[in-house]
This record gives sequence, structure tokens and C-alpha cells, in this order.
Amino acid sequence: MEGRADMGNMNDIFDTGRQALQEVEQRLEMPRREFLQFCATLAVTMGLPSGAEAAVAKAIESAKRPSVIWLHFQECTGCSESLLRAEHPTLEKLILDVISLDYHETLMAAAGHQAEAARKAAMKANKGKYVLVVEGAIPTKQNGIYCKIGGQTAIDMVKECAADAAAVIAIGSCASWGGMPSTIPSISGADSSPTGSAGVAEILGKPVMTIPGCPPNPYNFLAAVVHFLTFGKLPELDKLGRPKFAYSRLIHENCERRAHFDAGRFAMEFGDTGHRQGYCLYKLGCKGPETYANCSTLGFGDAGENNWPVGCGHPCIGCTEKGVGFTKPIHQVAKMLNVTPPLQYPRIVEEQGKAASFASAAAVAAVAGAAAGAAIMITRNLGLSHAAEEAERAKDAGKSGADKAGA
Ligand code: FSX
Ligand code: SF4
Ligand code: F3S
Repeated sequence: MEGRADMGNMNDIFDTGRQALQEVEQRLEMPRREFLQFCATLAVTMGLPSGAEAAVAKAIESAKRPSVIWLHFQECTGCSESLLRAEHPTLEKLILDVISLDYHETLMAAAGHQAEAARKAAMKANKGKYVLVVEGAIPTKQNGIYCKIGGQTAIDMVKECAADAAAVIAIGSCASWGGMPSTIPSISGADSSPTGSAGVAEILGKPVMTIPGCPPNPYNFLAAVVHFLTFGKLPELDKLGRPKFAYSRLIHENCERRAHFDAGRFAMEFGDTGHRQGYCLYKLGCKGPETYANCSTLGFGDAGENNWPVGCGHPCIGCTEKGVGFTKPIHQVAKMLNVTPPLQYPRIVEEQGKAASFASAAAVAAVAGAAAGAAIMITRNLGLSHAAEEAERAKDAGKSGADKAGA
């Protein structure tokens, strides 16, 4: 993450806020340069203009820690786990310094009645000011009896906690729209998940901020919270409640394998030559072309570049996208939402498939108009390369059949 931070006016901050920085350095037990890089990274993640890192640093320095109540319902705790893997700073430091985590079932020491008392006390003391974070889906069938905490259903608890919250954040796909627990089983007559799992907005009957992903990228959550700290309000959201800074571009638009897609070079099977060479995973069912998220640019877990599903060689399953993740079969090819191929396919060695010539692309574009021509070309290229690959496979199958016959 550090390498991506815009270090723009870091020296100015060093000069003007030395005292405050010394304090924050002690509090966070983090070198000031690392702290400022962290602020710059968050500002870049939020898409703020150069220089905004100073405002972010100031908001964190002032240590106005909002009380956070974090509820857990139907989920795997992967959202919290992924946050625990954020290194700059660690969640532990965030808990102590950026937010005041007053209730979090998996992390708090208190248990039973003590835990419930801590939640009620935090809600009372911070009425109208606390941030409610919900992780996990909420079961609705049979009045919500499938998830109860302290004898209270998830439905009642989320309503009670949301009533006096300054902001509600649904973290993860489960809380955003139902996610994995809302998957309808493929058995005849099934029209909902066994427990009728729903997202927070559906239960509250009003929009909330959502950070979908299974798990979501922790930096998107941190950036949204820090936006709240810095500007006193949540960032701009799309119609699904997602922060636009993270979910306004298709994964396919910024994918490192995009050049292979445009050139018609596809992995056809896990472990085949194309897969080993990092070819596009579209034909293995990659949902990047219909999934909005910043996974391809942000990466996960501070483990360096390429640390995201496609970077690791697995097709994106569309985990951030309602109607795609946990709904479409993993190997079903994606719907192309935004076809933006180049005018001419890159002239590099095509080991699989045949690219159409620039002349034929120009001819189609001239007849059908640029946009329609582009769509036709991409379809044509997919078809051509697919046909070539099928022929190649048939040849291989014939060869191995002949080998076996000869053996
Ligand atoms: Fe798990 Fe969170 Fe997935 Fe859900 O993440 S990583 S099942 S989105 O609620 O814990
Ligand atoms: Fe990347 Fe998937 Fe798009 Fe291929 S289909 S370029 S792997 S996002
Ligand atoms: Fe999920 Fe796809 Fe990103 S599977 S983590 S949206 S690459």
C-alpha cells in the first residue's frame, strides 16, 4: 500500500504539525512517516484530491474516536478477519485510536450479560452519535428465530441499535444484501434461502452504506470510516449504498489480464498453458466484466501486487455484486456490461486464437458505427479464438487417442 500513496505535500505536514505528529506517533506506536503514508493511502483510496491527506491526518490526530457498535449475524466473520489482516495500522491500533469499538462479539473480552450491558451502555452514552456496523445477513423466516443473541432476534437487535445511530454501515455482502446465506438452493420449489436471509437495508426499510465483498477490502471500510471522521459525513454512495470511490468501476476495466482479453488469449482450463501464462480468465467464468469493485487496483492483505482473486489465478466470482456473486454459477461466462475494446488488437504473438485484422475491424466500424463495431469485434474475436481453441483441443484429443491406441 505504501508505494501507492501520493506523498505530495508530506513535508508541509511535517513542518506544520510536528507537535501533533509526535503525539500521534506515541499513541499509535507508529513512525510518523508511516502514519502519513497511511493517511495518504486512505485519501487516494477515497479518490480525494492531492493535499487531502493533510485533512485526513488532522482528523485522526485529533482522536475524536466515534463509538462503534459492531453486530454479528449470519456470516463467517471473514469481514472482521480481513480487517485484522490490515497492517497499516493494525486493527488493534484502530480500535484503540481511530474508533472506540464498544461492542464486537468476537473481539470483546466481556461475555453474556456483561456484553449486552456494554452495548446498552455505549448506546445510551453516545445516543445519536455512534456508528453501527453490521456484519452478516439477517434471517427473516419464522420471525427471525434462526439467529438470536441474548434471547433477542437479529431483526430486533439491528432495529434497536440503528434507531439512535449516526450512521449505519453494512460490512460484507451478507449484510449488504444477504450474500452467501441468501443463496437459493437448487432444489425444486425453493424460492428463497432456508432462513430467508436479508440485508440490513431491507430490514430497516431505508438505505444504508454498504461495503460488499466476501470479504470486503478492509481499506474500503477504513477509508469510509476515516471519511466520516474527516468530513463528518459518509462518502458519496451509489444507488446500492456503495461508496463511489470504491465501486464505480468494473473490475474488468482495470484488470492486469485485460490485454489478454483484448487479444483473445484465454485460459481454457485450470493449469493449462494459458492459465500458467496469466491469460484472461473470462472463459473460466470470470465475472470481472459485470462486477463493480476496486479489487484489481487495491489488492488485499498488504501482501504486495497481484494479491486478489484474479491475480492469484482464480476467476472473480462477483462477490461484491448482488445478482452475480452466490447467484450465477461460478463457471458461467460473464455478461459484458461495458465493451470497450481497442480499435486494433495488439500485434503480439497469438498463441491461442486468431485476431481479426485491423482492416476488417475498420470495415465493420465503418458500416456499423464505432460502438456497434466494437461490440461486434469483441464477440467475433471471442468466437474466433474459441473456435481455434476447440480445434486445437480436438487435435490434441485425437493425438492422445491415437497414442493410447498405439500403446
Ligand atoms: Fe464472511 Fe462477513 Fe463473506 Fe459474509 O464477510 S467473508 S460470509 S460477506 O459477512 O464474514
Ligand atoms: Fe480480468 Fe476477468 Fe476481465 Fe479477463 S475477464 S480481463 S481476468 S476481469
Ligand atoms: Fe470478490 Fe471478484 Fe473482488 S470475487 S474480491 S469481487 S475480484
